[in-house]
Amino acid sequence: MGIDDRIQELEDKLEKTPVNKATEKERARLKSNIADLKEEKQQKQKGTGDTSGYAVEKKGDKTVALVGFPSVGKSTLLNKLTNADSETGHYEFTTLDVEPGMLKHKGANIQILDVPGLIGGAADGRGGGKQVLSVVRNADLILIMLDPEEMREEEIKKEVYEVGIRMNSTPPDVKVEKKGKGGVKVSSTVELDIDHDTIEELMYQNGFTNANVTIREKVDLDRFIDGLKTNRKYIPGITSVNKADLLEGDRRDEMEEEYDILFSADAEKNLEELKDLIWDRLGIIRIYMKEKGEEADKDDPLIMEEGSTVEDALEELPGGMKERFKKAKVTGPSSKFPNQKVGVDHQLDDEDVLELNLRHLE
Ligand SMILES: Nc1nc2c(ncn2[C@@H]2O[C@H](COP(=O)(O)OP(=O)(O)OP(=O)(O)O)[C@@H](O)[C@H]2O)c(=O)[nH]1
Ligand SMILES: [Mg+2]
Repeated sequence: MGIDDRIQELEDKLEKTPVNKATEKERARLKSNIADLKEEKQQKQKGTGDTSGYAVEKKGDKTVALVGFPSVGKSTLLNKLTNADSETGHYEFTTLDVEPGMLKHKGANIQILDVPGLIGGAADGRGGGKQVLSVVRNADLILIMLDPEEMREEEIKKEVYEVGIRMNSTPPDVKVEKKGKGGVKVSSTVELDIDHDTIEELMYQNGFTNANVTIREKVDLDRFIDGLKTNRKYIPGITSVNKADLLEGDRRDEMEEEYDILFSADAEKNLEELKDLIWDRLGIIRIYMKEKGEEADKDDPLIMEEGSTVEDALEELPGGMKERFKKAKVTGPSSKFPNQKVGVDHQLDDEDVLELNLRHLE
């Protein structure tokens, strides 16, 4: 029996198993086996050579992957947002390769990847989908695009989930510490719905025969298994609806309520709002560098992660700044007053002006 059949068999079994306390261990076992088989399959596909992992070079400050079924308008959007010239068409699968483009927005260079239309079972490696999804796994943000005439929302989200991407969720608070002996010890700081027995069983199944596991979150079976796996990706995502020009009345209102954003790539409606939303969800900040006695450079900010400190900025900047650092002055949202003197631990905010006082090298 091939891997696909084995997965199918277990999934059928899982579906037939009622959800209650008495079946918890059995369900845990099935879920864990399914996860293992899927992993095994991905590994095998990687080895065959026809699914070369990453198809395009990552460039710019951050990378956004456009994900959607054929003809939702990905190429049209890429062309409107960036310098790219990707072929568009009213037939499906116009785009066969991953097409990159660069969006410059609020000082950041945001690489946008138009990935070929997914088809059912892309996560299983059909239609080049596997390669597409490995590009998606490496993105900093996923922009899911839906077509109002054929939403297929659950389907596309399932594809993304199947390759180990957990959109808009944080890693589960599950810590595993391997030991030389002593079996499995479970401790939790919250009251769990899953039995300790089941947790122990899952630990053994995942190869942790001697280990302490600490759980600080009310996890369910799926999330606990995620916590034991190392290949899960936790990536922010936007769920959008393109072709909003086709929508009106109540349906439009409902969709506006339900989805992150509605826009029209072709009619260029709401694209500025989309750029702002992409920016916000990337969680980046702009730092304007300033030389003593000069104006701050607002055209080419240093792009950093939210929560970054002066020390992080020193590391980001070229030229061994850290060794030469004497002090810094900050003016902006993070400073109490203009030109506040701060140390390396100072946390920066979006649009801070940062002036560094550096030691001269001999
Ligand atoms: N009405 C309407 N049509 C649009 C809009 N954006 C794109 N389209 C049309 O949708 C069709 C498909 O657009 P593409 O950009 O080629 O779609 P794609 O997602 O790149 O498709 P594949 O490359 O096949 O995966 C084209 O005929 C576009 O003109 C829009 O905002 N409104
Ligand atoms: Mg296309």
